[in-house]
Amino acid sequence: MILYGSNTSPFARRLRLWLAREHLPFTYQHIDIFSTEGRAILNEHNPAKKIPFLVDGATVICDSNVIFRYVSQKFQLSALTWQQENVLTYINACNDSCVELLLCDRSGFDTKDDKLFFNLQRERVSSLLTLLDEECEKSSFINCSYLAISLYCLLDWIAFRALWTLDEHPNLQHFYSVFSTQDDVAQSDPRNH
Ligand SMILES: N[C@@H](CCC(=O)N[C@@H](CS)C(=O)NCC(=O)O)C(=O)O
Repeated sequence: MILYGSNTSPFARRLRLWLAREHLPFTYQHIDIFSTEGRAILNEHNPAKKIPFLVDGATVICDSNVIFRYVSQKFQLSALTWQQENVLTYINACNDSCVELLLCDRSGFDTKDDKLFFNLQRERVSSLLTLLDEECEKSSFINCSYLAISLYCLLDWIAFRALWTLDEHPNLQHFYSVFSTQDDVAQSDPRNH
């Protein structure tokens, strides 16, 4: 299995960490999706033009959520519960909105402007971080490695891109600082690339 992603993508990073922790056979391939070569690889494999995607022989699986389900099924790992699926959806939605804000910023927009699109993204990020903070307090993440990894990758990416602070979220801060000390995390740190 070859996982295609970029070294800064939080969606690719969660899979890199999880696949390695599960000791599953995969190689990781970084592509720069904004370069000509990277775009050609992207166009060849994923019509949705996003990373990550997984190539397993003749099978191509797009989207981190689907890759997680595909690999879980292939190696007979346990599926997420419906409640865990919901928490994953909250992490994804928060991450998606942060990516949108970054892309808008890079496109020259002032994302602090009082505009519907920016307001919706900021509202979503703010309320989801509050909710995820509560989930941390309830320790929802302890029993699910993939959720914990996904949350960490989101929080670290937010910090890396200086998009938000965790000042109002003490449980997320605690989770983040404890997770950061784990040995394998430094290898995939987007700041090193
Ligand atoms: N739902 C997708 C989201 C993936 C995603 O947003 N990837 C970003 C990089 S972090 C991307 O490829 N963006 C390219 C674009 O928006 O054109 C997943 O879970 O894999």
